[in-house]
Amino acid sequence: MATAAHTLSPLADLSRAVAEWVGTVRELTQPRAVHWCEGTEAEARQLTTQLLRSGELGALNADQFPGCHLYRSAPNDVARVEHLTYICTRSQEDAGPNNHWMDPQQAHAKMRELFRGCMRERTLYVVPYCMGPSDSPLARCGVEITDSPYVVLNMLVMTRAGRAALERIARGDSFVRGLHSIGELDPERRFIMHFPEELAIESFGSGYGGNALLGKKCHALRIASWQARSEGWLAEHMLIVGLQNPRGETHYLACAFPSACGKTNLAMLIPPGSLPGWRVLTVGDDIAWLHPGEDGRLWAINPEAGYFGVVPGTNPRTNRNAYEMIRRDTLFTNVALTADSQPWWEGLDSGKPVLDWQGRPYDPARGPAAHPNSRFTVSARRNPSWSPHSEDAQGVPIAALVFGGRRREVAPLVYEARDWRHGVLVGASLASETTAAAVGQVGVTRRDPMAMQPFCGYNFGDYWQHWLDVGARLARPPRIYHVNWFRRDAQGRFLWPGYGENLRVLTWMLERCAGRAAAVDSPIGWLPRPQELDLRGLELGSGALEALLTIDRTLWRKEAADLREYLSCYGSRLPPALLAELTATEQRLG
Ligand code: OXD
Ligand code: MN
Repeated sequence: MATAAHTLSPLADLSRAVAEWVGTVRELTQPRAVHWCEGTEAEARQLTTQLLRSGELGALNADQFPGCHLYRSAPNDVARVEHLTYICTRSQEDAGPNNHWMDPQQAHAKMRELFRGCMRERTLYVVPYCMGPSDSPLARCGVEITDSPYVVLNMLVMTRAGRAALERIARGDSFVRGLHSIGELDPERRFIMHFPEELAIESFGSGYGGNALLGKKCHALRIASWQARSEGWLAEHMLIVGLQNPRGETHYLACAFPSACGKTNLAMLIPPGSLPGWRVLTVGDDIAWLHPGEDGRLWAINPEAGYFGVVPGTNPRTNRNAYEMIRRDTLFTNVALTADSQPWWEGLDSGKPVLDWQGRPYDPARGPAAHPNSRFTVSARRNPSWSPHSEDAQGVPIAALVFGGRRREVAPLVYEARDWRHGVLVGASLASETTAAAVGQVGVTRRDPMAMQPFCGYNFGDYWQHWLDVGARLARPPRIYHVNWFRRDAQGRFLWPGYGENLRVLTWMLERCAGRAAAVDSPIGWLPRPQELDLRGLELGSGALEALLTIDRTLWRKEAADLREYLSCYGSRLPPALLAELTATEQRLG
């Protein structure tokens, strides 16, 4: 019997625009062969076998971790490189003070020299992909050309990749052109360039995560945020989660947190036993595309199809869903290994590492066994709490937006913005301690508006104005909250247990949305009355709740002054309405 593949036309014949571009890149990069990705399981298996044979992938214990593999990246290529990431717009002002900028012609010229002949002896892979459900009008397409089969394997999991995406492009969809080569993995010859005006990305010299899986940060956030502004929607660094209450009603939240601050955990949270009847349904764990709907609400799709999550800390107590999810059909990057080839990472209660993430005999003196930014790549459908509404073409309606940072002090456990306009200020004021997700110092507090500092593809001043404009079009806008799971006491201990217990804060938000919970007015927004947080079955340290819900006006006055200074960098692009909100907050602080 003929297989479907025999009766289908070659991928190279589907779209003239894609084929011409591939032809140009082929001439420049001189690959030994060209492989167009169909996106089938057989293709993924064949690539995996090839990488196992070449030693680029390692097999893991097939009894304990069936279908799982280990990839070790170059030790100098373990995180996103924000200092080498550029937005190349004709006008530098359009990129804004929040981005590194290079003139597009200069950037193209620089990259052309890097790409020239770089794929000799390598295969050039063409990966057509769709970000979002393939039949969704809200989805957008791209094509990544890469010489890294590891990147291809990741893209096959993280996006809807292959023939259907190319067919959509052939029907006339515009597409983002993403050109990637690992080059020589030389940090001195590493650049991640974005050309939003051309819907193009050029990435050279890294094979890691957001630098190389171009559908993710480069397309779905930096380029998409630009597209979204011109088309009237928002591309955000947000998880999307559905909360089903004991009456069976589901409400969706979209929550923005900086990298490695627990978005994946929150998206697949396990309700504590003392809150019976609640269910959590995951739509996305990292990126949300938010569209004003005809009904005046905001609707969200997750453009991704998989998770590229941080591994360390994952265990049955912190995130049982993730722990179960990554026990099969998962690609691990930069974890440690036990004697019987099981993946191992810090935070696991069992097992013992014998090889560290670089494959060296484990020696605690050299630091953690697994790299702090080690990752799992896994299909979203493997998540026990995966929501079938992830496939809804129109997305899911958002009841509340949540911004959160990692702050030892200042920010209370939760507060609610007064309205959308104030909520935009609350999002713009986000600050957080840095993590291992990007190269650089860990643990220093930096401004990270809307958790988009590394990802907004244009001037933040214009971006906040766009947020205000989108809000003005919403007859039923979501409420906006700020949370901080990471407050500490004077001894440095966390005041709030986090993880599944965070549901208690989210249910308060839903009660507010339903008009059922009262709140206390404060200079920075509405705070819960302590008795209205459902704390049944939770033991907090003495004085913890009070500390978590108290505003220290002296600290907040300083916070507001810092924010004013930060916002002033945006000069004439800063929306006056945002400044007016800040002035009003300062006046309330007295
Ligand atoms: C990520 C990140 O990988 O934000 O999601 O760094
Ligand atoms: Mn992220």
